[in-house]
Amino acid sequence: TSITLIGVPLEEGAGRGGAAMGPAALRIAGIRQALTDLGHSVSDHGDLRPQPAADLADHPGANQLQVVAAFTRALEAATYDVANAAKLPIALGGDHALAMGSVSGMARHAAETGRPLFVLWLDAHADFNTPDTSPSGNIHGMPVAFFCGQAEFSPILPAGRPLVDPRKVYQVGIRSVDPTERELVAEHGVNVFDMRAIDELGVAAIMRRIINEVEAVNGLLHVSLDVDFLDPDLAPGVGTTVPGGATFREAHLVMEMLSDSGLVSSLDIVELNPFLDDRGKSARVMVELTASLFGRRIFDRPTRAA
Ligand code: DIR
Ligand code: MN
Ligand code: MN
Ligand code: MN
Repeated sequence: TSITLIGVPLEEGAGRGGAAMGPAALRIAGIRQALTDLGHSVSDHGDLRPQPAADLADHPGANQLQVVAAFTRALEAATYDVANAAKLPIALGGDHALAMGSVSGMARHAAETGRPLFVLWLDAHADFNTPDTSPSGNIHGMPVAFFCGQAEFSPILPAGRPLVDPRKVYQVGIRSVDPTERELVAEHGVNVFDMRAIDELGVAAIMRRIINEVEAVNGLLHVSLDVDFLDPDLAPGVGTTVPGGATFREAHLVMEMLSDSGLVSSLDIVELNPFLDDRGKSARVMVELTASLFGRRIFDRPTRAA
């Protein structure tokens, strides 16, 4: 696979600083070499450095809108261009607001190719707030609502842009949802596999179901991996830790099953905050998981019967 890394040093979507150092930490942890060692051809686009979107007014419910909007526009365009060039974009975050750009870029690409876009959201949080429902005003809690068309902050992207159908969004690992956000998620038919579902069903059954649904309609699958999907013991380098997260083994199994499926079209690695990390531990785990997603395995598995 031809892969393009896109550095997205965005932290203004989060409530605390540090995530802008995420791309540097992921590079130091060896993300490019890990992918190259698996036989992929990897190029690095460098970091996006957009000027704040001065055409947009401040919004009372959406902190730092001009900065987040500028990154959204820049990453939407970069992701679309990379995917159109038949390469697989990996956004190195940066906070989760960047998914407004990466997913929108993939939605534009998918609309042109005529394939439906699915999103796998691996996160402790649903990120379905809007400026009206968010208790914090932090835009990293809003990207899913944005690319599903439910949170139109202001004219960030052109009107009529391709949106994602919330019923094609799968959220796995969820364990912290705000009260009004909960209603929105249910109302829009987002597929939620919360921590209880993981405990009751196991990640393998959940992933099998998701993969089958994407495969059945020849969909593209965008994976958005928030560091806080993982248990904080495993990955402390994130601003919004929530206890009871995915284990090392669960997370690797998710990645290995995705790798076997061959369906993944694009990836975000988000919310890594090196300022809060423990000697690069979380950065290294994220690189390990990325390697599993792109083919690292213990032994080959026999091909699954159809
Ligand atoms: C919270 C936190 N739901 C908010 N969200 C986070 O501010 O909207 N998402 N941390 O990753
Ligand atoms: Mn998130
Ligand atoms: Mn989160
Ligand atoms: Mn978030």
